[in-house]
Amino acid sequence: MDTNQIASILKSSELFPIPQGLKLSYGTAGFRGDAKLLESTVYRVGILSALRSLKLGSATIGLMITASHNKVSDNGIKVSDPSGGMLSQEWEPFADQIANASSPGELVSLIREFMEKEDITIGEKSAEVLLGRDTRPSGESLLRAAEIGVGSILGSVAIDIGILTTPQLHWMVRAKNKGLKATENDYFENLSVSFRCLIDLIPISGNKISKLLVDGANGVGGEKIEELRESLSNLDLEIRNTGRDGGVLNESVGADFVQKEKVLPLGFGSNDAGVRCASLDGDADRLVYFYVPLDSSSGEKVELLDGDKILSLFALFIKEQLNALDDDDKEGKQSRLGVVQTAYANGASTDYLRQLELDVVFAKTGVKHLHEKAAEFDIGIYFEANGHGTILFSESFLSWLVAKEKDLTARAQAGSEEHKAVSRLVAVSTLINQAVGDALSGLLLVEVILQHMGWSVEKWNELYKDLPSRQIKVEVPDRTAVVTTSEETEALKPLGIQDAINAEIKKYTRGRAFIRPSGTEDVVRVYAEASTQEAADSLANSVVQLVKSFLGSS
Ligand code: G16
Repeated sequence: MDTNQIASILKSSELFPIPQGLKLSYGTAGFRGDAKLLESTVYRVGILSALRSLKLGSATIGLMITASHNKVSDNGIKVSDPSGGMLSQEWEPFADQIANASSPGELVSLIREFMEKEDITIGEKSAEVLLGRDTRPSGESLLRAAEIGVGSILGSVAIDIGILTTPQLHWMVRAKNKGLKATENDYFENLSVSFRCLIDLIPISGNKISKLLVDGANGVGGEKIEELRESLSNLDLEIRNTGRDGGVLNESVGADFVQKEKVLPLGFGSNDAGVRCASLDGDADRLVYFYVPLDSSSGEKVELLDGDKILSLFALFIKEQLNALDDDDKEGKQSRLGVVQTAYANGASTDYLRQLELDVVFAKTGVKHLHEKAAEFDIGIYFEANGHGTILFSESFLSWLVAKEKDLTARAQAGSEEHKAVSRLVAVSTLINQAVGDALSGLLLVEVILQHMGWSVEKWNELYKDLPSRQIKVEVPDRTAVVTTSEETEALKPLGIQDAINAEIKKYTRGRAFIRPSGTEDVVRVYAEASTQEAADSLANSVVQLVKSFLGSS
């Protein structure tokens, strides 16, 4: 690193002194915390992203300023690698080190050391970083900090692409690195073209689908889905909680709230009974569905269709298409469809997926972990119960599908069931975001599958009956005192807590419970399920008491 470069980092880092006592770690999806404390962190991640681009031959990297489902006063930063996936986990320790460097001098030495280790040189090529943000008021100044961070690596270019959803940014990064058209308009065009293609392939025409009510979490998703609606004539959408009517981001609205609390978001009531509803989270990378049953005596009762149910619907549809492929075709028959869940997956969903004879594997919480496992299949579907997920198609399987489609057309088989199934799979691969979970593309796929099946939301909900469950957040003095096994189903620390949890679980029919430290909020999460809601609540509450007695409460 030459003297000009050192001077550039020293000068710019003076603008962003690290707040006293700040100690951050990279977490489930990047750094998160009180927005007022994050300028130095975001500036430093700007530097990291420029270095990442240089390391990968000037490939475009993405930085998203968002704290997703967290409260509006929080903010954070997510990094997209050139593939559109999350930042390689190998770089997380470096992110931790520079985020916590106590002085400009320490920052420079950490960067110098890392560049030597990674063989990164500055000056030969230029780095490129796309910067996006959600609608949080703190987003603009944090984006400027990121811009200065990127610019402090000489010859690097930061491009501000404004307010957009996290999945839009990941999609654009992926498209740009593949040499494809990568603007926001291209994103919308891609969604509407593939959606229409799937609608045209619906077997029973005239299946008019009823209105869908969307809860935009008072965030960026509501705004963007309004833009998308303009190009979708086959969808009757009403959007609430767009953020324009004074509602607060994620406050008693949004996918995280609906999924965790299992109650209606603000702006929805018993008048909406029987109507299919969907909820997005703050940066529109999560999606859940819900409805108030028509026969419900109280307007409070909500039937939730979470990430597990979306996963099951997708798996069923994809399996149906794969089954329609020619029996003589070995490659087609051997294609592997697999699904990935986490410890939060409802036990009934896992039983259902296994009954479909699917390969079900488990990963640690965090899409970065699920994505990796899903990429091992020809078609890998991953979903967290909280509604974060997507469907990945391997490059080789996709090429095979495209060639197959051409071959069938050439053999005048264009209208055959097999041809339609192949075309549906190809259209799904372009509709559903291949980079990361995306509430907008997920919603379009759910809608088209329901039309394809001729199903109401109630019929979809009947695929299986969820085991009653409860999730609770516990504030403790130090959440890092909880250490779990790799799949997060058992706590290794504090010593003795798992035995105590096991003793509680034993008291309940179909009881299951676990604890883990959140990677996005300063809490320990408790999950419990059992054969009745009362039992699940009671098990969750006893585990909460155990957490408090082992860790203390704050
Ligand atoms: C992020 C991650 C998700 C994860 C969620 C909760 O979601 O992308 O994969 O499930 O945090 O993580 P934790 O339980 O560790 O707090 P989002 O939508 O907030 O970015």
